[in-house]
Amino acid sequence: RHKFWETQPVGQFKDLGDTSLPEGPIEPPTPLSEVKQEPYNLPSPYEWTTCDMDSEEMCNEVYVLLTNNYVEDDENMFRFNYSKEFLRWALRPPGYYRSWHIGVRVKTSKKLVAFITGVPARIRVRDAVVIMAEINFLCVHKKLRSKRLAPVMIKEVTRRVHMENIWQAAYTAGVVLPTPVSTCQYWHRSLNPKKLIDVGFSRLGARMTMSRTIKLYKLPDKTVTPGFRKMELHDVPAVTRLLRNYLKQFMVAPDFDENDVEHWLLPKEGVIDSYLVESHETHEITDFCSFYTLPSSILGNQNHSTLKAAYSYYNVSTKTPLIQLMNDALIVAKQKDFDVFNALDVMQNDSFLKELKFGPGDGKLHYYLYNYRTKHVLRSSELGLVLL
Ligand code: NHW
Ligand code: EN5
Repeated sequence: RHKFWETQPVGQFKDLGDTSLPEGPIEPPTPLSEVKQEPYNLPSPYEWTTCDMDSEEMCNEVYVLLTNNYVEDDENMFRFNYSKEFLRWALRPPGYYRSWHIGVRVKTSKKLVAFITGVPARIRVRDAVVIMAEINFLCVHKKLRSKRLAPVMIKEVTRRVHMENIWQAAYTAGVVLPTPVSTCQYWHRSLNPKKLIDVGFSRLGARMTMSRTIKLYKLPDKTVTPGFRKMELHDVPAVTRLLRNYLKQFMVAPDFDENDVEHWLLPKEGVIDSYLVESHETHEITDFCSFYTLPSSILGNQNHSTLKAAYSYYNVSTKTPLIQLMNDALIVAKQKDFDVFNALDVMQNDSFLKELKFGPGDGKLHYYLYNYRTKHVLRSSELGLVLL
């Protein structure tokens, strides 16, 4: 069934439910001197390249590859269109390794035809903080699919992660692989229902007219929570405390320090938006919400080429009810001209999705750990981790 994944240190389907297996690393680290020093062999037309995301030219090549060949929905109507600024942000967090931004080129033409990345992260699994690689942006050009290039790329990124003495990884995918630590549902909240229906992202409900639908999804013009404002640099220490305290309750969550919060959560135009609630009396930061910008290309529509989507990222409520906080997030997303607000049913998101008129999508997202076994499959509400 899974000729490649069967050979890897990941939970195997046959072991699901075997409670005698311990939680933790599946294989011990090997001495660094035993890590293979040379890159894996690619089929002879291709060569490895390290992609320097500081270089405008390389960043553009990556952007073009992903724009034309990255993830699509099951009916091939939409394709993720990560912006260059987003890719730079996603791939250069604190402590990143340039060697983990791996491309494959055609030797003769130097055309970039495949890509895979890792970034370092501290991820807590139950009580253990584990240094991991977060693997993302695995992409093989459409014309080179099913040639078993992906396993070679995965082995090569694994080797380069091992070279940094890191032995675990976290990743998500829309496909089922051996074996998910958890499975989440995507939910969607229409902000611009007319456009969503016009492009086939959503459908007019039974016994619904366009004007009733538009009315159903109307939002106030301005946010309602007093003290709701954009996050600023001086908020980093308070937001870090708030978020660290909140993420404690989840079985799998990032272990963010102030540097991480500054990188991952400080607003960056067109990439990441973060808002918080500051108490008027105490100036305490009591609540926080954030979303990232990930448009999708609309494939083959006469009238529209891009769907502007916001994705729920990390949210924390201690004083403001989460429903009200997220309604304010929807209001700012609408002000910023997003067409849809997407969220997974992770953390406490279940408590606002239905009330705020999100509907379940046709996509699922599976979470995976490499070389780390968990005793059980987790409920999505036990996940405190969002990957981009
Ligand atoms: S998920 C998004 C992945 N990208 C896309 O879906 C873009 C569109 N598709 C493609 O570009 C986010 C190709 O279809 C890809 C596969 C490249 C996906 N993850 O080359 P072959 C991520 O980036 C297995 C893992 O012939 P292909 C996360 C498949 O099961 N494995 O296929 C990435 C089969 O193995 P099997 C995947 O269609 C996490 C083998 O690849 C996969 O031409 C990576 C077939 O290869 C996926 N999404 O190319 C793992 N899709 O055993 C990181 C397919 O079943 C692990 N496969 O025979 C950790 C590494 C670091 C460890 C550090 C200690
Ligand atoms: C790694 N970081 O399938 C990510 N998206 O539901 C890689 N569906 O947008 C893994 N098919 O349901 C990504 N509209 C896995 C996801 C790949 C992309 C994907 C799904 C998620 C999606 C939309 C469009 C479907 C188009 C036809 C969808 C329904 C929305 C509707 C709005 C009104 C209320 C009910 C729901």
